[in-house]
Amino acid sequence: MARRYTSDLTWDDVTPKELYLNRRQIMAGAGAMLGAGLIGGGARAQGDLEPNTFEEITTYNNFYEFGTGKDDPARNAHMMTTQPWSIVVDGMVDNPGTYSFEEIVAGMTIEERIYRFRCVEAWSMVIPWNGFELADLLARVGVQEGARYVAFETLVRPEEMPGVRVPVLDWPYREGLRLDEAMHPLTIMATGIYGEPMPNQNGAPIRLVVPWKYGFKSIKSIVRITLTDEEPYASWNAAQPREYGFYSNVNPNVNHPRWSQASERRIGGGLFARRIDTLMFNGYEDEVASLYEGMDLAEFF
Ligand SMILES: Nc1nc2c(c(=O)[nH]1)N[C@H]1C(S)=C(S)[C@@H](COP(=O)(O)O)O[C@H]1N2
Ligand SMILES: [Mo]
Repeated sequence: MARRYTSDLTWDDVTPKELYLNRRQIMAGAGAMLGAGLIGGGARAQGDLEPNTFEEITTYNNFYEFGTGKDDPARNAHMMTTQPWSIVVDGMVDNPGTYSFEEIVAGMTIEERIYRFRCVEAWSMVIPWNGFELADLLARVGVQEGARYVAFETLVRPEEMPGVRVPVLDWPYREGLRLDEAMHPLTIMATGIYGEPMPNQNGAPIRLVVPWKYGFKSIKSIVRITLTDEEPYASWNAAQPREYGFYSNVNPNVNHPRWSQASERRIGGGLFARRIDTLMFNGYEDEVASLYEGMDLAEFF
């Protein structure tokens, strides 16, 4: 299958060279992940691209089902059973059903995507995901005419998820995309990082990654995908509509009511790390701006 997207980031943006070389050896047997379609495309100037290690990506997380602290997921997510795993695909599709994780992944081209990842809380990382384009899955299940949105739901299992016993959100965690956003080649279903299966704290076994939107849109540990003609319920939007819009495209010019979104703290930069400028659409403006032509980005935030 032809690659439709080439990352503007390279391994140099992800992690220190030593760790990269080290990991290359560790993963020598891990198959064709590394070097597949990904190398090439100069790094776009973006202040400092501070590196992110596997450890940073897996110990500084937001996954409220396991607690609201940044290190709660790393401590608690091991309790989540991810095998077997199945996803209900329903709504306006030709082939609705309950698909096992293995069925979903079979036939998909797993590729590597090194993306900027920008949390609405104004921290960011650069993460090497492995996954496939959501568009490929949607093509397989057959989107029916009239469908305009895709809704997603996360697992809720109180006995394995201490955080869902606390009503910080109206569980299950839910998110949604407009169909054209879901079909965009940058939008992936991620099944791993660094060529390894997705760690539980990052949303095992499968999660959404939408790199031009604030991190909370990238819903983890997905158990349901629904095609619909109505704007789906989205947990953060429902909890605080003034603070978290349905679109939530990264935009340095539209501040959160309680803080500026003009800059961000790149995790791993150390105690005295300088903040870097936040980029329009998180640096993916050329690829996605056309999706929002004619929309007032301050109104539809
Ligand atoms: N189910 C679920 N998905 C979620 C969250 C969550 O709490 N629960 N947090 C979101 C937020 S706020 C962010 S910033 C990212 C964090 O992803 P990471 O921990 O892999 O960096 O996941 C998003 N997806
Ligand atoms: Mo976030």
